[in-house]
Amino acid sequence: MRLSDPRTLHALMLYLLPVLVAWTGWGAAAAIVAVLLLALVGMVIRLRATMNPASARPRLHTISYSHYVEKVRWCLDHAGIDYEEVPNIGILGVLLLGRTVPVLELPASRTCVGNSAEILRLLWGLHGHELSRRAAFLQPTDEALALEQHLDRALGEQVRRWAYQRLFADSSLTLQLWGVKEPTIPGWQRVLLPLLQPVLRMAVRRMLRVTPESASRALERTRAVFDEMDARFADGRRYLLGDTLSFADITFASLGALAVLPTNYGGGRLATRFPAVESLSSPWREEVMAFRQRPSGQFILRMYARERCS
Ligand SMILES: N[C@@H](CCC(=O)N[C@@H](CS)C(=O)NCC(=O)O)C(=O)O
Repeated sequence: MRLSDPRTLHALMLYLLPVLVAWTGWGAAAAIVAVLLLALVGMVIRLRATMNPASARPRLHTISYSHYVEKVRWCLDHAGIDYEEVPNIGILGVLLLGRTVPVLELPASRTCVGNSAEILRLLWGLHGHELSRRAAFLQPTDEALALEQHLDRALGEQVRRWAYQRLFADSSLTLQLWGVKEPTIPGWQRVLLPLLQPVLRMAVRRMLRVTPESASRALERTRAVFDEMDARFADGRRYLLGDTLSFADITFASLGALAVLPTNYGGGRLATRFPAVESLSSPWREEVMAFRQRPSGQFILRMYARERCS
């Protein structure tokens, strides 16, 4: 959502039109003509964008700190696929456009795919053969698919609920992790963020059902998933499914990153890092330390240290 993007400008004009009509006192006929003209402009803009995409590179629409985004970003990086990241302020997309991230846009084939699991299937379909060895970890075996599905639901949603409850206790940290200092996020969004913060927090609390009670249940459920992963590592295996890296490992490391806060989240490309564990307030600090000390927490830190290239 860049102001220089004609689609954003068009959406803005749609929002402003009723204000203009009321302000200038246009009658119904003039208002109808204005609506029809704007609809026409919208059609031309969409048609031109479809016929002449600015670039053929895949575009990953993101919010910087989303753990589902990190899962896709990591897989793209690991497979060596060239792409452009299009970052936005957290939660704005769902409120204004009704869409969640990650979304992968393929301008060359005029395709957009959302939902991290579907994006990984698409990448395997497109690159599994062509990039053969580099993309081998994306192979959708039954075991890896089942584990990914379990982690997306049982870990992804719960760890996020608990992390938001802790994060919301510190409004400047919330602003930072929502991208107020990320230079790649459009400036107009970063200016609006502090003003919108109370509304965005309320929306997150409602949409994700974040309350002190639900957050402590979410922490328990997160611990239970880490218990399951600890049990897998008990036989000395290197990765969750044996001795070979799969997308299920990247799924666990990306989603579980909200519990262990590795320093190079985002492959080290994000301007704002997770806060140092020592600087967190209690009991958040102790909770993170406890996750880090488990075999599965150690695994996530190792994955970030060894496998998370940018
Ligand atoms: N199951 C989806 C979950 C996507 C999701 O919940 N994304 C969140 C970020 S973690 C989101 O889009 N939030 C609202 C926003 O971006 O505006 C996936 O795997 O991609």
